[in-house]
Amino acid sequence: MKKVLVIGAAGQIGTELVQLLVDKFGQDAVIASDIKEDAPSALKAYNYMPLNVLDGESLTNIVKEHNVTEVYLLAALLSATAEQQPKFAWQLNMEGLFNVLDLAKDGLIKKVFWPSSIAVFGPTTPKNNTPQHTIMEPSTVYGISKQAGEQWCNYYFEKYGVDVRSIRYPGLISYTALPGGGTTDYAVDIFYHAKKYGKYTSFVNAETRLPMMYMNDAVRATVELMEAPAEKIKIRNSYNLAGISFTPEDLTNEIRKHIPSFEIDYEVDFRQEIADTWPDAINDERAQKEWGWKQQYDLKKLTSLMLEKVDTDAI
Ligand code: AKB
Repeated sequence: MKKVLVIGAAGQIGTELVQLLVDKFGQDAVIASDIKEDAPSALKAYNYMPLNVLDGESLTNIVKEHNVTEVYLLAALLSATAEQQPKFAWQLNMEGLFNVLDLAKDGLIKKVFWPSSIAVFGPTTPKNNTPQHTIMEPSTVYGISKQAGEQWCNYYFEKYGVDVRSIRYPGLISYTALPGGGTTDYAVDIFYHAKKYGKYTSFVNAETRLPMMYMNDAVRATVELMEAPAEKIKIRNSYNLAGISFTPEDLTNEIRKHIPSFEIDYEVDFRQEIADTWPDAINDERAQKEWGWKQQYDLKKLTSLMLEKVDTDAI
């Protein structure tokens, strides 16, 4: 019987992924876990267990006790926070991954999902239509951990037959849980500020083009990848997903179609430097060809949904 454990479930991706997994496989098939002792409000309706992914013993106990078959490992420090705490970011992002990969290697779980990111790319990567296989010289701690993690995933697949699958997420845009510590967070914050105050100060400049994706597409991609027959998954480090590429200026113009008086100004900080090393637009032909990936949300659709749904009391 399928039993899914989502680690780091209280975060931006986890809250929506858990919901989708429960809708698809039923309440009893999903355990949400996070470092917080009590379930956050978005996860109250689901099976919840506190878990620190660095505590390998507790992780093994949960897996054995509940006959877990698949793990989605989402616990990580993102790009901006990782620059502030490099050693801890490396520890969390890498040891957490090893703890889970080793469970699969030992035959305790059957399948692993591990998220990578556009942060694996760096200043020497071709910026436009970035191919699946290309130069990857990341210049952030987060990017280095994701690049190394990708190689470990591939290694565990090649050497030990571990069924591990991964996506290089673009910046993710959603309204259920606020993102924390990323460089692409501006593209979420802007909606809360536009709706509540009619203005926003962006920490990246008007021309910063980055690949982004609406969360519904991201979690659907995740589950579609995990449910695809193993023989279709030809890439075991991580798949490019293109999403939608836009700048703060493009987003402002789209928001103004709903809030004509919306104002934006710019006070760039260290996150500009990170954003400048990432691609403008990504090529995801392989995901389309190999497991049938198809995006549904464009900038117009995500903007009107975000403006309708964001809860301005959350900021
Ligand atoms: C970040 O900005 O750090 C993340 C990412 C692109 O992985 N959203």
